[in-house]
Amino acid sequence: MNRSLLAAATVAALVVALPAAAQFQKPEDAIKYRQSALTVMGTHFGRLGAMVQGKVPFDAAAAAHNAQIVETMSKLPFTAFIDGTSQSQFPNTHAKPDIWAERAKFDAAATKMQDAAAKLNVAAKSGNLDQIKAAFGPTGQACKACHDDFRSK
Ligand code: ASC
Repeated sequence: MNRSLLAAATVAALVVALPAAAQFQKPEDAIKYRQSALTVMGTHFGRLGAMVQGKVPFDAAAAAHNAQIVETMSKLPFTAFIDGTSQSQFPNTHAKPDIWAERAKFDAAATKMQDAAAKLNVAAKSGNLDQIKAAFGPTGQACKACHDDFRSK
């Protein structure tokens, strides 16, 4: 292996090994990342909600697509709640300092939402609207519970 290849391989290995916080160059990048993931999640959850509430006709394939995206997105935001990125440091985020003061509680709320989203995805794959309705409510409640405690208005 020549020198530059070795250097590139070393950098690549380091990047993989770095903790989550160091995956973001700047705090603003972490904020943008988590807001983006949550926006995409909310968009697709909302589309599913429109079907659950009968505002748009039920389309099993669209429901499955939306639920898949919700589950995938649910896994992404939480590595981006890195230190120094609360609303007391950055006014454009709704992330309350309580996230960092009560990290275990925040993590548990995140896990609860991820579990609910995974069940919603299983339900959506069934193609059965009643199963989707049953899994939709708990997922929305898990979103809301975390917002009530950790997101400023
Ligand atoms: C959504 C969305 C949220 C949640 C929450 C559920 O569609 O964008 O933040 O549902 O309102 O209570």
